Amino acid sequence: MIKLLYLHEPGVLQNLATRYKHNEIYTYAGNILIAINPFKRLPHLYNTTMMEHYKEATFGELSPHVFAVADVAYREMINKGTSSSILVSGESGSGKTETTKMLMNYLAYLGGRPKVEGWTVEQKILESNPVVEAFGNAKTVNNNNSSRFGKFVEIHFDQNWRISGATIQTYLLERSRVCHISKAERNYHIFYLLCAAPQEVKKKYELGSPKLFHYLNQSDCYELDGVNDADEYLATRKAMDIVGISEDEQEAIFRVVAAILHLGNIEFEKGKEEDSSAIKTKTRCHLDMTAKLLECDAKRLEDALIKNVLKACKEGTTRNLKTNAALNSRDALAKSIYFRLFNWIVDKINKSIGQDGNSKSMIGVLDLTGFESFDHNSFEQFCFNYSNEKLQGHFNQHVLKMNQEEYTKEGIEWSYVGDKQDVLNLIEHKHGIIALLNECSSSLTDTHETFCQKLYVKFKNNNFFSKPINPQNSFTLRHFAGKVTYEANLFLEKNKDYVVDNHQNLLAASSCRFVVGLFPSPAQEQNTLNASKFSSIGSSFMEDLNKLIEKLNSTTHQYIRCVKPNNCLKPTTFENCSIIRQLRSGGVLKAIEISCAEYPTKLMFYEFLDRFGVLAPEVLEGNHDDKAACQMILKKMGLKTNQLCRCMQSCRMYYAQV
Ligand code: AD9
Ligand code: MG
Repeated sequence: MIKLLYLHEPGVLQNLATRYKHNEIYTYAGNILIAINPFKRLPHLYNTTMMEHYKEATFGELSPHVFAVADVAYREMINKGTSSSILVSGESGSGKTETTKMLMNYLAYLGGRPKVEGWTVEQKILESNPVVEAFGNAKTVNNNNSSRFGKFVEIHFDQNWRISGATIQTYLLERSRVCHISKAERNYHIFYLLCAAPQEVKKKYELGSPKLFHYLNQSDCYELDGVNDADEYLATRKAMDIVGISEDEQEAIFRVVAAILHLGNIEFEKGKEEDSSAIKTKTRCHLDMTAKLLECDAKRLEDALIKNVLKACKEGTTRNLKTNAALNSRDALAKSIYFRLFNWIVDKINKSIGQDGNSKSMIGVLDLTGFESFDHNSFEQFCFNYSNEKLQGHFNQHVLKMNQEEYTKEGIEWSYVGDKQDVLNLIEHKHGIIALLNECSSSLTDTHETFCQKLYVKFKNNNFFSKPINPQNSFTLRHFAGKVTYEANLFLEKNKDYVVDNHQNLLAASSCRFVVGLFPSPAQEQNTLNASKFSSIGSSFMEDLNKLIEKLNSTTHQYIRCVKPNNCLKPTTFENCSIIRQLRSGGVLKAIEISCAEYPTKLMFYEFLDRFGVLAPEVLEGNHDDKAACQMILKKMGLKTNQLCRCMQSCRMYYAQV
């Protein structure tokens, strides 16, 4: 891209469109790889022959490719011992997860070991993908396989640069999906896979068509184009074997998944006492089945759903719940179980593919949930978009600002391109949106209305914040990727991280060791009456993201920008406006501009001497300062300073071309 004679938006777009037409989905823009989602399989791009080609090929020699990016990271690690991170970003459905898998495949190819008996660590690492995707991905309107959690996978290498293990860190699984799905969307894949399992499995768990289950039949969307859930079930079981989840553990996992489906079918009606509820007789079979699958007492389960333990009163005092509250209690239980189950699976995989203690360096691959803007956006979209904002901030910091600051420091002329990220500040400042949300979530008197009123008053003059006319109790943020209106009515509730005591006690008393293992801690302190001690999901997500950024800052980085060419998920459609918006908001155009004007290679003088001193040993032996020594080497090789490097400043030389 930076070789374009005239750099302007139409030129960039034209270049991408022409390449896309020829299935050239990758394009370099300076140090960034742009990847346009082909929306069709291109096996020839990713086969072993291709991997062989890219292995050790000089960067830029072959067509742009995600393998080339991974190859640079691997070679930097070997040459300099550095750890690096490959940051894959882009909006929902742009191809981040697929790209991440290609990167992992290629790193496994480079750092794999000869086949031994059983499964090698790299095979386990690769097979962890289908497992976490089965439990953490779902169909949304943007993407049939949308990741509903973020992940940072660290692949560790030993002193021989062979893979020694891996760690998967996940971020914020979307919990609400377990109980509520919107039109044209699905719940987590695993529920449909289990409903398509062989007959004997379904019989054991009393499962049938997904249409029979409330948690799956709210959207009238059951099947995915080109996906056979029965085959996927078998593939997931196989992947679970490979990553080291035992047969017994798998059995327990699927029992719990089935229990959640039955739990969702329990319905309530008005009870005999005032303001109480009771289980509808026709759904009692689901209560019994849930209890059986979770190996807990059915009466206790019933009580846990229709009653609430009052903390403030003496032990054991309970209050009846009205039907609506009982429904909420049921859904809260389903969400807690699923969330714990997902975390258990990730922990288990981490133990199984964990490092063998020989890690010398690592290459991390980041795949966060993409930017989302639906017709209705809630707390989950707020968090996902916040994390994208954070990643964009990191990108701006490194690709845009740092280069520019360095030029200023080195006295190189450069007109500064400022990039403010005030929306991040608005969200995470100590008096920002998350802080205000925490304040309201922990107060006994605040509601979503008061939360919104406080937001309106506090941020009325902020350029990134506005109050929309419709709907009520919502607010709009101007994100780097566009405006999003968030409906705040469930924000306070969704921000609270707690398991209802009643539920905790019920599951901790299960006869199934696996279920007890999911709920190990003693009864937690929080409940609705003791809300001041709540733990905030928003704050812990913010902490996780800050830790992630710290980690990224301790490595070198490479960026891959995934672009979604159209919203109909079709292979040939190239929607100019949407693409230019993605490139603009993602800072890609600005980065191209900078790359055109900048010096792509930078070396400290001593690094140059280390590398090229061999060309003039006599210079090294002489007593010259580093800069003079560099100049002498250039002179000896018959190169004028401006032939090789455009600039030799106080401590570095900047190459334009070599
Ligand atoms: V989200 O933020 O998790 O909703 P992603 O991860 O950005 O999103 P994903 O990688 O899941 O998107 O890609 C979406 C779909 O595009 C995939 O299911 C594939 O059908 C398709 N895709 C993406 N990249 C490629 C590719 N390199 N080759 C073929 C691709 N198909
Ligand atoms: Mg994804």
